[in-house]
Amino acid sequence: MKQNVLFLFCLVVSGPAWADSTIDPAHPYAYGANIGWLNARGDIANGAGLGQSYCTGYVWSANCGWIVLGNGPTNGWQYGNAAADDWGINHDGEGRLSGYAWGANIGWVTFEQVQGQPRVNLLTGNLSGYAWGANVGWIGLSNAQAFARTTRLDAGPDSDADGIPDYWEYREAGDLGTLSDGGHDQDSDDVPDADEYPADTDPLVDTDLLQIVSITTASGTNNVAWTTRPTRFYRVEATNALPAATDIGWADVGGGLIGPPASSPTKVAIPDEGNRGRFYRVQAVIPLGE
Ligand SMILES: [Ca+2]
Ligand SMILES: [Ca+2]
Ligand SMILES: [Ca+2]
Repeated sequence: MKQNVLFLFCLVVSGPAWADSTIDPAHPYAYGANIGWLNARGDIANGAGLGQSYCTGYVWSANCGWIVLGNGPTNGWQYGNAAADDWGINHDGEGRLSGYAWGANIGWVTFEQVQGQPRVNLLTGNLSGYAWGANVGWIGLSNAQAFARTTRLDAGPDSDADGIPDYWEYREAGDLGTLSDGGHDQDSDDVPDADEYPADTDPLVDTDLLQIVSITTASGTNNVAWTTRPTRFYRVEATNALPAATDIGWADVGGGLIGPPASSPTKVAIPDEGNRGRFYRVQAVIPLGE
């Protein structure tokens, strides 16, 4: 595709207002050899919004106009990409971006995990890989000069204000009514629904929950193992005496953010300080959470 051909079709495309872009103002650019720089932050109000489960908003190309990442999936959590009113870019929660974006002037832009492998690094927010447009060729999300970066992954709306985002309720339970706050525990595993979300454990399965599964000691080392999900980071903390208040006295064992783990359970080795009583706890952390 020659660039001058694209210029002929450049029109101003206005779109609906959306939440502020999640894109780092210092790192908004992607690049396509055939279409030049693209600004993923756009005009801020309409820029790209990367989410825990799907993307919204627009990328701006000076040569091609707005490219739409989606306007929200009809099932509330993931674009089907099989209907005219339900297309966009999904995020699998592990950093992979897949689906279809649309530019009025350039047609479909495909995000797929075989060739282009467009991804967001869950720790740094840096984007990498490529998207493909039949009319514009490869669009690189990072290159030697620049990379696009998101500062957060939006949870999206929480229509019933119970602290659990819509997308997670629809994905896990199929509606907004099954899961709720106030200590409600749908699967009776002693983990409230609202705590299964940050751990990304199944709120309808009582055997799926965040828990320490073993603590063993060998050669001056304590091995702590706990259940993990590939969509979460973890922090392991220890104390020598159970404190009166739950957030006093606990200290990171030194690992900082651990993960996302490739398999579950995950185990860390912690030097034994020779104390008789040593208590551990594990906290799940939502990547690039708000
Ligand atoms: Ca909710
Ligand atoms: Ca539960
Ligand atoms: Ca559960």
